[in-house]
Amino acid sequence: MNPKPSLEEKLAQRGVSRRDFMKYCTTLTATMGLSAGYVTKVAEVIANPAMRAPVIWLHFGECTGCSESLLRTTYPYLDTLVLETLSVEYHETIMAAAGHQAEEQLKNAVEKYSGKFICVVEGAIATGFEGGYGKIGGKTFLEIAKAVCPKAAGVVCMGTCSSFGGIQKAAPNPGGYVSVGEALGIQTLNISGCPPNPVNLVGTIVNYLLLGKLPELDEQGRPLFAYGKTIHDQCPRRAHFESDEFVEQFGSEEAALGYCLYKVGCKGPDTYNNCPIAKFNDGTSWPIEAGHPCIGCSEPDFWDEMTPFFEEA
Ligand code: FSX
Ligand code: SF4
Ligand code: F3S
Repeated sequence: MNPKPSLEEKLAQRGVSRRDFMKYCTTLTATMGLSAGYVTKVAEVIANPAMRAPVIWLHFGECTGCSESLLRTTYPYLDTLVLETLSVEYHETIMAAAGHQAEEQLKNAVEKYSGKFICVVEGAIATGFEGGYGKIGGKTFLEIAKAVCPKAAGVVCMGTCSSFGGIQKAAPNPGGYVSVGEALGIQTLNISGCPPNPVNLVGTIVNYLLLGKLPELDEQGRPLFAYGKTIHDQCPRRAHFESDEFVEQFGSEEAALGYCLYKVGCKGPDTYNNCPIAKFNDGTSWPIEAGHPCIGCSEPDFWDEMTPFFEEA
C-alpha cells in the first residue's frame, strides 16, 4: 500500500515547488502581521494541521463571487485547502450532493459537529415579507441561518453581503435584506469586500489553527491584520495625490502615467482593506493598479454611501 502522499508531493503534482509554497507562506505570514519567525509554523499548519476544523458553508442573497474568489486561492489550491486543512462538510457550490440529499447532509453535519464547526456565510438575509425574497428547499434564508448559526463555534461572514448587507441592502431594499449579524443579533467575524480577498480568509483560519484564537477585530468585526489601514495609506499612487497629479479623464495621458484616481471617484481614503499588499489572482493586480478607482467595496452600505462611483467624493 502506498503511504499517503505528503503535501509537498501533492503540490509537486500541480507544478508547485517547495520554494513557491514557502513564498506563499511568507506572504501570508506578513499579511497576518506576524514576524518572519512564524513562516515555518504557518507552513506546518497548512501542510499538517493538528486538527481539521469542520466547516459548514452557507449561501444566501449574493452573486457567489465570494466563492469564485476563494476558487482563485492559488496556494494552497482550493482542494488542498478544503481537504487537508479544513473539513468542509457542506458547501452548495462545490459539493456533489443535490436536492434532498444535500438538505440531509446539512442537517447531519450540524448535529454531528454541533458547537464545534465554523460556519462561513456568503450573502445577506431577507427579512421582509417573512423572508420571502430568498428560499432554499422551501426554507427562508432566515430560517436556515437561525437553525445553523447558533450551533456554530463561530460565524465568519465571507464578503460584504453577509458582513454588512451588500447590494441586496442597497436602497430601496424591497426584500428587507440585512447582514447576518443584524438578522440574528450575533457578533460575526467579517471578511468584507465585494469580492473579499481569499488570503484574508486563509489568514484568519491559519491564525486560529496556529494561535488557537481568532485575530483581533476592528469595530466592524473585521480582522485588523487585513483592515487596519486605508487603501489610500498603502496606495502606490499616493505620491501623485500629494503632488496634485490627478487623472481627470479615463484614457488620458495622466491615466497612462498612473496618476492619482481621486478625481475620477477613488474612495481609497475612506476604505479599509489590504488590496494594495495582498492583491488578487495570485498577486497579479488589484483595482487601482489596473487603472480603476477603488469603489469602497469593503465598507458598510458602499452602494449607497460611495456612489456615484466615478465622481469625486
Ligand atoms: Fe456579495 Fe459574495 Fe459581492 Fe458577490 O457571496 S460580497 S455580491 S462578490 O458573491 O456576497
Ligand atoms: Fe488615494 Fe485612490 Fe489616489 Fe490611491 S488612487 S492615492 S487610494 S485617492
Ligand atoms: Fe474593493 Fe477598493 Fe479593494 S474597490 S477590491 S476595496 S481597491
